[in-house]
Amino acid sequence: MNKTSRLLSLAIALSSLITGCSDEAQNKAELGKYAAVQAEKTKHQAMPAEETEHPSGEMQHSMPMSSGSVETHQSGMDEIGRRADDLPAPLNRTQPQLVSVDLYTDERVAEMMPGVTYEYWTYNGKVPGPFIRARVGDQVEIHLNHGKPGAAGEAHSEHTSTQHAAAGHSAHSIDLHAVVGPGGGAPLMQVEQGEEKSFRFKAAHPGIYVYHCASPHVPTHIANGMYGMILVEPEQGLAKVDREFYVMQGDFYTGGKYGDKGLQAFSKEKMLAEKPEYFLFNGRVNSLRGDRALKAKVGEKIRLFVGVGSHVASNFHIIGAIFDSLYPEGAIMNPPLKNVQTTVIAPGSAVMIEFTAEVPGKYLLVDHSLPRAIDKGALAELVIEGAAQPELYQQASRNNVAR
Ligand SMILES: [Cu+2]
Repeated sequence: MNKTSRLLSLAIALSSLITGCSDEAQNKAELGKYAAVQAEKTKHQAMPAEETEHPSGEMQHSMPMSSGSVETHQSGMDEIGRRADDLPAPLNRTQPQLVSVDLYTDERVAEMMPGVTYEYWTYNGKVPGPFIRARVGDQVEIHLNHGKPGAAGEAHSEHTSTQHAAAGHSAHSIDLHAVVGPGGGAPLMQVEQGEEKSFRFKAAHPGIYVYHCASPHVPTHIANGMYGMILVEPEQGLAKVDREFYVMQGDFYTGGKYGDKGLQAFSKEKMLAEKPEYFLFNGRVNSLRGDRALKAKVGEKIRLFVGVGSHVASNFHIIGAIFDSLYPEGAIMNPPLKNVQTTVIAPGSAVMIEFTAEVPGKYLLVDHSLPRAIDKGALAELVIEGAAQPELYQQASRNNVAR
C-alpha cells in the first residue's frame, strides 16, 4: 500500500470517527481533499525526514520563532515529534526587548508508532509546540493563527468550519503559565477558524513554564498535544552549558490498546478514568531515540528542560545518571537540589536539570513508574560519547578487588 492510498484510507477511517456532524457525505469529501493535500505535501517532502531538520545550534538568537525558523521546515507529514535539540539558543542579552512569537494550530494525522496513527492537535505541527525563550522584562507578543497560514485551498485550514465544530475544536487558544493575568492570556486568545489573534504580556517572573490550549473541552485539546514550554531567563541569563534539550512527557488516550494498529480515535472515557494507553516523550513512541537521541560528549555540561504537558505527573529519571542540580517546579531562581535521582513533575509544570556527562554510553530517560517506560512508550535516549575513565565505571570480578 503506497503512502497516498494509505492516507486516503486513513482519511476515510477518520471520517467515520467524526460524530455529530450533520452532513457525513460532505465530511468524507472534505477529508478526501484533506488527505489529497497531505499526500501532495508528502510527495514534495519525500526526502529523508531527518535531513530536513535544522541541526542543533543553528537556532535563531534574539527573536525566537521569527519567520524562517525551524517551524518552516516540517520534516514530512509523518513526523509529529519535536527533536529534543529543537530550541532557541541562550539569549545572551543585557536589555529587555520585544519578543514576537508566531504560532499556528494544526490538526493532523501522524504516526504514534509504526502502524498506529492518531489525529494530533498541535502548535506549529509538532508535539510539543515551539520552545519560547524570553528574558525577564521582555514584552512577549504571541500571534496565534487558527490553521496553518497559507495552507492550499481554504483560507487557513484544510478542514471546514463544520468539521472544526464537529471535531470539538471550533476555537483554539493559549494559556501561558509565564503570564500574570486572567487565564494566562486565554480569554484574549480564543481564535476561531480563519482568525488570527494576538496579545502581549510582560515576562516579569523568571522560570521555566508550560503553555497549553485552553479552549473547550480544555482537557481534550491538551491530551491531543496542544502544549509547549516557555523559558523566562533571569537578567544575567542562565549559567553557560554545552548542551540544552527540550523534553515534554504527555499521556495519550487512544480507543485501541497500546500498539493496536490503524487510526486511533481519542477516548474521552479513558481520559476521564485517567487511564492513558501511551506515555510519550515529544509526541510519539521512540521520538527521542536512535538518530534522534539526545547527544553529548564526556565532560560537557548538559541542561534539560523537562515538562509535563497533559494530565498525569511524571516520575522523571535518567537510568545511570544523577541530576547534579535540579530546579523543581520551574523555580530556576532558587538554589537547586543537589544529587537527585528522580523528580516528580506535575501536570502543567516543568523542571530544569543540569549535570555533567562523565561516563560514555547510552542512558535511558524514563518515567520511573516503569510500566510506562517499558510497556507504554515513556523512553528516550541520551548518548554520551568520549573516552571512558575506568576508575569511574568498569566490570570487576572478585579476584581483582583488593581485600
Ligand atoms: Cu486547542
